[in-house]
Amino acid sequence: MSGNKRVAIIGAGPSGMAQLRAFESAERQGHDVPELVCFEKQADWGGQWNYTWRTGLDEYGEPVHSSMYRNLWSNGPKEGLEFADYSFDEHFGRPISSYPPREVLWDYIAGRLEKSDVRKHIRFTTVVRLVAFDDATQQFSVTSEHLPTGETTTETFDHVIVASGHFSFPFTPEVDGIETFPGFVTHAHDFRGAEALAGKDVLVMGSSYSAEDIGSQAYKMGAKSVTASYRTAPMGYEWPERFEERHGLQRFEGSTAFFADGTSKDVDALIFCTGYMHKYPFLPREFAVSGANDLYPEQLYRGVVWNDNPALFYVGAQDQWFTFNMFDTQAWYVRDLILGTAEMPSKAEREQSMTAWQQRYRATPTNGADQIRFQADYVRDLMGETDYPTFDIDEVANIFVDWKNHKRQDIMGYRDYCYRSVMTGTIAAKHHTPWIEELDDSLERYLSPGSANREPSGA
Ligand code: FAD
Ligand code: NA7
Repeated sequence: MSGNKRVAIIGAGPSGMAQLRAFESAERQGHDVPELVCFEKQADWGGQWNYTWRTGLDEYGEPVHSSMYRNLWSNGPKEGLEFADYSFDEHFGRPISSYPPREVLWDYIAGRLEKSDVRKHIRFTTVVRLVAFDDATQQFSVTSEHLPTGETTTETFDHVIVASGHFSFPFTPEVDGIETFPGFVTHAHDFRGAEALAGKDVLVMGSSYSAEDIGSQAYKMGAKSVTASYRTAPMGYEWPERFEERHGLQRFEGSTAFFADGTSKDVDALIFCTGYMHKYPFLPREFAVSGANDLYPEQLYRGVVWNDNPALFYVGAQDQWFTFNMFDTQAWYVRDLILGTAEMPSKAEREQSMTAWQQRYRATPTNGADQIRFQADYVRDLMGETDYPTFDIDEVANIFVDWKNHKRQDIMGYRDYCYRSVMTGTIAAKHHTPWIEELDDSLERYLSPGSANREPSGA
C-alpha cells in the first residue's frame, strides 16, 4: 500500500466508480495504491442510475438520492459519454443504439467494474455523516452510519474524495397562491413516471433538461396538454400540438395558473423542473462546494482539488455536457495527485490557473456549442496530465453539437439518430422501435432481437 495512506471516497455513483477504476488501473500497472474505503448510502452502485421507486425518505429515513424515472432514456448520445477504456461494443458484444434507456446504461457502467474486484472497497448502505479535518495531524476524520444497524464509526483518512453528486437536493421556488392549487404537485426529483398524467393538463416549470424530458414524457404518455413555463428563455423547439411554452408562471388561483404575458390556463398537475442545489450535509461549510450549477465551480482547482485544502478532492461536481469519460479523466488525475505521480502545484499557481479558467468561463457565450467546447477543453487539459487513454475530444464535442441540432430538427425524434463511436469507429445500430412509440424501457426489451435490423440514419 502507498505509504499506508488511507483514502475515503464518498459515493459509488459513476464518479466514485471512476475513482475505483482509476486506482485499480494503477494497481494493475504495479503501483502501490492506498487503502480505499468507498462509502455508499444506497444498497448498490450506480448513483443516479440505480433506480428506485421510492421518493422522499428511504426505508431508513434517509433522503432518497436518485432523481431518475422509470422511462428515462439517455438525454444525450452514448457516444458522448463512452469510456475510453471500456467501449459499448466490448460490453454488449454488438452495436446498440445511441440513446439507451437508463437500465442499459446502468448495466454498462457496472459491467466495467464487474470485471475487477473493486466492489470489495465499497461499504454499501453506509452514509457519511461528518467529515472533519485535524490541522495538527493533517488527517480527516470521517464519521459514517451503517443504516441497517444504526452503528456509527469514525475513522481517519489522509484524503477524502467527494463523489456524492449534485442532482439530489431539489430547488423549489415559491409561487404565489400555490397553496390554493388542488392538483398534483411534485419536483422532478420525485417524478417516477408520466403514466398517471394521461388525459391531464400538465404544467412544468423550467426550461432545461428536466422540463424538456418530463414534459416530453407527459406528452408521450398521453397528457391532454403540456405547458412549459420558462423564466429566462424558452427552449424554443418545434413542439408538437398539445405542447406549448409560456413565459413566467406568476401565481395560482385554485387550478388556474397565471403567466407573465397575461394569459392563464387551468391545469391538473404542476411539476417543478427548477433544478438542484449543491448540498453536502456531511461537510463543514469551509469544505462544501456552493453556488450555481457551473461548468467550473469556483473553489476547485482544475475542477477537482479543494484549493484551500488540497488533500480534499471532488469528482463530478460541475455541470455536465461530458459525463462518464470526464469523471474518468478527473479520477485519473486525482489518483495521480494522491500517488504523487502528478505534482500538486503551489497554492499561488493553482489560483492563477483557476482565475484564468474562470475568466474564460465567464466570457463563454451561454449558447450550447461554446459551452460544450469549453468543457471539451477542460477534459483535454486533464487528459494531458494522466495516462487515461486519449480520445478525439473535438469529435465528441462535434457529436454534442450535432445532438443539439438534431433536437432542433425533431425534439420528439432526436433519440432515433445514430452516431459513430470515437472509441471504436462503430456506427450505432438503429433501435427496433422509435422512442415515441416504445413503452417498454427494460433492458430485455431493448436488447431483444431485431434491434440491429434497421438501417442506421444520421452519423
Ligand atoms: P451520482 O450519480 O449522483 O452518485 C452519487 C452517489 O453518492 C450516489 O450513489 C449516492 O447514494 C452517494 N451518496 C451521496 N451522499 C452520500 C453520503 N453522505 N454517504 C454515502 N454515499 C452518498 N448523465 C448522462 O450522461 N446522460 C443522461 O442521460 C443523464 N440523465 C440524467 C437524468 C437525471 C434525472 C439526472 C438527475 C442526472 C442525469 N445525468 C445524465 C447526469 C448524472 O448526474 C450523471 O450521469 C452521473 O450519475 C453523475 O455521477 P456522480 O457519481 O457524480 O453522482
Ligand atoms: P437545471 O439544468 O439546473 O435547470 C433548472 C431550470 O429551472 C432552468 O430552466 C431555470 O431557469 C429554472 N428555474 C430555476 N429557478 C427558477 C425560478 N425561481 N423560477 C423559474 N424557473 C426557475 O436543472 P434540470 O433539472 O433541468 O437538469 C439537471 C440535471 O438533471 C441535468 O444534468 C440533466 O441531465 C438531468 P433559468 O434558465 O435559470 O431562468
